[in-house]
Amino acid sequence: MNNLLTIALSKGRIFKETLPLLAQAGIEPVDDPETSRKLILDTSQAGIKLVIIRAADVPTYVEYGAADMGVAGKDVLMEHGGNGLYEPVDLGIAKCRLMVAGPENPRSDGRRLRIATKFVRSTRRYYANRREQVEIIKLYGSMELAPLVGLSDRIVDLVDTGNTLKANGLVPLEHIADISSRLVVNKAAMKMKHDRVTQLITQLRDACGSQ
Ligand code: PRT
Ligand code: MG
Repeated sequence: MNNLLTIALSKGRIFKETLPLLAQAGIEPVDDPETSRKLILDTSQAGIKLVIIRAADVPTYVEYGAADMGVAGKDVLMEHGGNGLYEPVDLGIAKCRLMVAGPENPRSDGRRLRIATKFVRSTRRYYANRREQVEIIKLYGSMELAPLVGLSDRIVDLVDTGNTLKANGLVPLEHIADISSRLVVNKAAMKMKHDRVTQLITQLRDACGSQ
């Protein structure tokens, strides 16, 4: 429906940190996604709905126009590649760092390092730029476990406080990228719904600037 704007968000930290920004733009969800089982949430504005999906799926929904806009971590966008998307605002929320981590005393027998990660694309690019030959092992979560059980020498994961690494006897070793969440917009929606989309971009830019 062309007079409707849909915004894709993931539950958890992105939803929580986007909420105050949306509120400043006059958009408040009618249901709480943490307690409701609904995947499409009405908001205080009749023409705006929120769709609640997995964080890694946000760029895909927006790329295909199933959502007009969305909020996604830069980590997720770097893995997705950013096709079909504009990325007009760094919202400055859900900040963390993409890092290489591992045991404090790593083995050094000259063998090719094994790196466990769910960020395969970013990891491949990072080591390729350094001209280092590594073996990348794709995981879907709990990367911190991999070095503890001998699956990998190192991991590439997001780090915020560092507590998760510490609790598992790992240390941050190399910084790959600073991460924050971005507003992403479907390219066709930017044209077809130009006025409403640009108004919301401006409102969200103002909102995160004033946080
Ligand atoms: O959890 P789920 O499998 O549904 O998906 P997801 O992990 O992709 O989503 P979610 O909601 O956990 O994360 C959404 C986005 O938040 C990510 O894409 C990042 O851009 C951003 N973000 C910010 C983080 C963190 N901080 C973060 N600390 N995402 C994950 N973490 C994890 C990290 O992977 C590690 O396990 O928290 C742990 C480290 O935290 P510290 O504080 O112990 O260092
Ligand atoms: Mg998570």
